[in-house]
Amino acid sequence: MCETAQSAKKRALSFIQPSGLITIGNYLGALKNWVEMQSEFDCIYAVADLHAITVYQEPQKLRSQIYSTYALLLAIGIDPEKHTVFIQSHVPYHTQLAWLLSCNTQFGEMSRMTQFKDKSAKHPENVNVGLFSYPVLMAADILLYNSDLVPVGADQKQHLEIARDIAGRFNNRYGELLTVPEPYIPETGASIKSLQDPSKKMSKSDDNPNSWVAVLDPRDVIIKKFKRAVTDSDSCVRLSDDKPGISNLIGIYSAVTGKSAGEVEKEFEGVGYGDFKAAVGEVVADMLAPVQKSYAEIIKDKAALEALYRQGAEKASRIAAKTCYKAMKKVGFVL
Ligand code: AQP
Repeated sequence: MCETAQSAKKRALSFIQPSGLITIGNYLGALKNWVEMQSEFDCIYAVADLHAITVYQEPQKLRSQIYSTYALLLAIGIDPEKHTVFIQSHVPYHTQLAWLLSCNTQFGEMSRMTQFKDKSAKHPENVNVGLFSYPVLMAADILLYNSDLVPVGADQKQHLEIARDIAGRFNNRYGELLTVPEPYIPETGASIKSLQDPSKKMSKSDDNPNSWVAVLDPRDVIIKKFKRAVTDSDSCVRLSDDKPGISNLIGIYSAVTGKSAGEVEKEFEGVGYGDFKAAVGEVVADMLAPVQKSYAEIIKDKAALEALYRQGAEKASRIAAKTCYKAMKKVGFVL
């Protein structure tokens, strides 16, 4: 790779949590864009294992999910040679910078984060300090790499704002160092809802496996899950606020085929829900088949996979170390 050509590009950063099996929500809403962004930006992508443990993860499951998420990134077409693709905990500067930033972040600011309120309501038995200070770690993730752009969905906007505030405050207090990141709203990117409760987003940590479709689910399971998807009593395939279940399926069909909602409605005029659901299952399974084939190849060669994530961590560390040491120096530490 030509260093100068690469460094002339803007840097984009995005992470994914290995907090379950990666779903078509993650894929259609974010990962497909990650693949496309590679041609325009210098990309930093990571498996956010440090973030995942803000909710208790069974250790053996977590290990396998970290591994499989990394392999899946390669299978969908992320290029670890041209970009930086790593596992977050392999780069200790994330937690190190997070501490410096924590001491420059107010308790009141963190208390206003809606995701903390949502997740602590969902897991009242485990309202831990990490869950509370999660946005500071996210700020460190972003600021370590002088990221210009961070692709964000609506649920992460507040956290990016905090990262911008923290960077600005640090620079004011200690002198210009951290790049204040801009949000990047990709042109495409669907918001996929749960197949069992379309008022909620599809989430990989949902306890009901029928609510999500994993990218690695076998074809028959995918079709079965779509057949079981919750719809409403009417039987017309039409986008409408009072038909959230069917609207979600239209959205998925659109995102996969590139057809507009109007085109989908026309294609399925007079077709019953059962056949429409089966058709959505088929196109999703077709879309995922090549990813699954590629994943099966990649996961077979454990040594090659390990070499790639180690190399990714080295590349990431080279950038992160510089920012972290500069920040430590600015704060007044003896190096
Ligand atoms: N349902 C969704 N529709 C569109 N985009 C989605 N994303 C997640 N769910 C949907 C996007 O996927 C990226 C990676 O997400 P993450 O793993 O970092 O965290 P998340 O948003 O919390 O994802 P989940 O699946 O809901 O995980 P859990 O259940 O652990 O909380 C992000 O860009 C996200 O917007």
